[in-house]
Parts: sequence; structure tokens; C-alpha cells
Amino acid sequence: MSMRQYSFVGALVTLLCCVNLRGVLAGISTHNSLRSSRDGANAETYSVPALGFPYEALEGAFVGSQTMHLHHDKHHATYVMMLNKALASAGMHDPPKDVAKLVARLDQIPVAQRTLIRNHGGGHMNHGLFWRWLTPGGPPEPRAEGHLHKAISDNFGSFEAFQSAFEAAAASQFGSGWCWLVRDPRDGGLRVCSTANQDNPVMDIDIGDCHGTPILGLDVWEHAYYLDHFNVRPQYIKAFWKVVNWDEAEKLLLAAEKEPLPHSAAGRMPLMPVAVAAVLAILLGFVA
Ligand code: MN3
Repeated sequence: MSMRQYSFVGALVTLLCCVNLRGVLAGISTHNSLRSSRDGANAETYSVPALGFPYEALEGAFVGSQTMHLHHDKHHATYVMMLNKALASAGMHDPPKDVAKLVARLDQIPVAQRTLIRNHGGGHMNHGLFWRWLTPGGPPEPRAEGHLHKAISDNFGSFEAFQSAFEAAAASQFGSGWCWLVRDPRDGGLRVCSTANQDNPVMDIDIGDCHGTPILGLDVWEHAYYLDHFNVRPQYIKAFWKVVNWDEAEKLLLAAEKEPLPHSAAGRMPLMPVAVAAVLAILLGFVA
């Protein structure tokens, strides 16, 4: 190799080392920031938010008081209790206030607690959103002059086409999971997709092809509807449209446009530019 070729290879190795080091340092600093400076403290980190309406308010339209009590006071409360316990055993006494920021960086959670925090952190995030998406006597669709109405029409062709896609995804989710309307961070478009168990589209792990910021979501676990709709999931899905809080969905879309996904903003290695730079450096080095 000529001196010029050596210098190109040297520059390339330096570039790759710096990028890798940056990734490692980012990982360590995030991990430390998630861990507590108050090791040994036993604070109640996350808590179940109160419902914005009485437990019986959706009776007849969606699900009744008994389902809401069990779902909110038992299921959601268990996710929160298990999440707090997992965080304590991971030594993470001061996690992000917003649970979305916690589950968007599962790669920073100690391996021993990662599955617990994925399941129960996801459960807490999903249900916290779900209660916000429900309201007694919600309007049948988003406000015609609003941003969400236009975004849905632009992405799906019509509000009815979006509803059909959402209903089909919710009905065909095999087993327990959630159906979502998400804002895809790659192009800002809206998509319908579903995830299994308590996974959430913000998670930075392999959850299938469903990534983005949740704008609307429906819990299709049997615990969400069985007392009211038995095994007839499609009836529960149709009933959802009678109680959707479209103003909350609109707020989430506006917020997602202002602030990108936590994990997309979290200093990941820009793999494509690095790969292109590496190939160019090698080619230039050997051609010269
Ligand atoms: Mn549930």
C-alpha cells in the first residue's frame, strides 16, 4: 500500500472507532442517568392515573363498570406494582417521569429486568394512554377542521377507510395485544398496525413491523371486553367508535410532530452515513 492508501485506511479506522466509542459512551451515560443516585431508596416510582370519568360512564356504549373496575383497579394497578418492583430490583429508583421514555430505551435496562420492564412498563404506558382515549359520548370522528381529520384522510383516503383498516387489524391480532394508529417517524405518515402482549410501538426492540408514536390504540386483550362482549371481539371493536376521545388523539399527533420518538432522538449510530463513508474511503484509497 502507498502512504496515501495507509492514510485512508487509518482515517477510516479512526472514524469507525470514534463512532463506536460515541455509541458506547451514550449507552453508559443513559444507563447511569436511569440508575438512581439514591440507591436503597424505595420510592413509589409510577402510579395509576385516575380515570377522567366515572367507572359506569361507558356502560351500554362500550364496556360496563365491572370491566372498568377490574381493568383499571386490578390489571393496570398490577402492571404498575410489578414495574416499580422490577425498577427497584434493577437499582433504578429515578427513572424518567414519562414511562414512554423508559420503554423506548429497553436496550439500556439491565438484562435481568428487561422482560419484566418491557411487559409491565408497556402495560403501564398502554393503559395510561387507553384511559385518555376513552370518553363517554365521544364524537363519531375527529373535528372536521382539525389536523388529525386531514391527516387521516390524506393517509387512508377517507375516515371510513381508516376505520376499516383499524377494525381489520384489531380483529386479526392473534391472542392478546393492541391495535394502533401510529405516526411513522420515517415519513411522518399515519399507519395502522398491531403489537402482541403489552408491547408499544415506541419500543426499541424487535416487536414486529409496528413502530411509531401511538396516536390511538385499542386494547384487544380478552380482559378488556369479555364480561360485556364475550367472545365477540368485532362487536367490542365497533363499540370503540362510540367512546373515542378524538381531542386526545389530536393532541398526541400534534405533540408527535413537535417532538420525535424518544428512541429516534436518542443518539443512535447513524449506520447508513458511516457505511457510505467507509465504502467511499476504501474505494478512493485504492483508486488513488
Ligand atoms: Mn388491558
